[in-house]
Amino acid sequence: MDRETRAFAEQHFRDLGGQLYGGGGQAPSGVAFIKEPATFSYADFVKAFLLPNRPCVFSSAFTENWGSRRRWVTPEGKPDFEYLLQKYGPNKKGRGRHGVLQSGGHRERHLSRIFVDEQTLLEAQRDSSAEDLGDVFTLPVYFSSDWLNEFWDALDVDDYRFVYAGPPGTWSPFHADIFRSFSWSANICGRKKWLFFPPGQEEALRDCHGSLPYDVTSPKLLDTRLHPMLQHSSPPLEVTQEAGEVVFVPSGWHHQVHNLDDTISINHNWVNGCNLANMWHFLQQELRAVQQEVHEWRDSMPDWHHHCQVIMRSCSGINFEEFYHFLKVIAERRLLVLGQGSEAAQEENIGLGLGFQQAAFDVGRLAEVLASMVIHPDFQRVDTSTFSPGPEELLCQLQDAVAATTTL
Ligand SMILES: O=C(O)CCC(=O)C(=O)O
Ligand SMILES: [Fe+2]
Repeated sequence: MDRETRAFAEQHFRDLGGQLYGGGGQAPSGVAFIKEPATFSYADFVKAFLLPNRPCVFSSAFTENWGSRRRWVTPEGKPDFEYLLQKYGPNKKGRGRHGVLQSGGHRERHLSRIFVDEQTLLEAQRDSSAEDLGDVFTLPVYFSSDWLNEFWDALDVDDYRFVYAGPPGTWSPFHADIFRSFSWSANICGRKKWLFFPPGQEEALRDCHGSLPYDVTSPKLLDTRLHPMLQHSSPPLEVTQEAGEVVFVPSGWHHQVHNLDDTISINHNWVNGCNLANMWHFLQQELRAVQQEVHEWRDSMPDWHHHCQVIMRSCSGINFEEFYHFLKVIAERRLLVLGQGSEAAQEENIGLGLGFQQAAFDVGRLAEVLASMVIHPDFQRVDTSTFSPGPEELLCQLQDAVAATTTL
């Protein structure tokens, strides 16, 4: 990130004045298509899509050199089952703890069989077989501020990187992504049809019980007794993603995705300074939902608040303590970058991610979210006595770093 883009991004969040990012504004009338890698910079992406939280599609030129596009696909553009089975099939070295074929409970099933009737989660992990997977894909720079995978990589436990595979007719039901993360999705072969709803528009699709639909294309949705708010809904933004193209899914946008061919895609979920506050907002909503669900035991259970955190963790995959840990790991890494000296020295240093200005921006976003966290009554109930550094101390460190980098 360059200095000018950082100033632009910081101004964007100042203008929001604490309002949640990504929700407001006029819904776009279409989804932009980016043709030329050579003329589209990281700064262009930040300004035109990441900050406004708008979807876009990158042309197949952006994935032209990916190994997966050469090796996973036949000359006819179909999945090369023979290659995939030999490389990632059952009993292959490299399946490791992640497994390679996974579809609900059908772990050991044959790829070509699974391909007949259902979408498969095919996990091709970098670490499990590095020599084979090293050039499966190259992370596009636009998606490289990815705290979720940076955090999981630091812990070496899991990650939010996926490979989806399915024949025509398979689809992913209507949803917004986990923790209000962004996602990116690259078609290695085949095509997908995406239906996108800007944040908030899903409300008009709720049924009379308040539930969101599973399938927005279902004729049941037209029944206005079942869906009383339907007249307020707008049609989705529709995108057909061709082979090799990459879709950027903004934070909090609901979507439904249909495979039009035999399709294999590589997908990442990611969170960074732009949607961190949305993740924090989402976690607060999740906790409130748990508290409502179990409120009748509030007065009879002495550790009710602790139990709410435990339930939240099992339902949402994360609780307040773990979210703090996530912030802490990223914060310490950014403080290290900022502490490593002048901007000029940084620029010469490769391997520092998006550099000094990005770290300065990140620290600002972290400080804002942590400041909101430390005054949250439910976070104040969490036992933080063993956290090192504690939340208040980390907040001071971040605020000092913000002050020190404001003019740089
Ligand atoms: O490709 C799919 O079926 C689902 C992809 C998706 O939901 C995403 O990338 O966020
Ligand atoms: Fe998704």
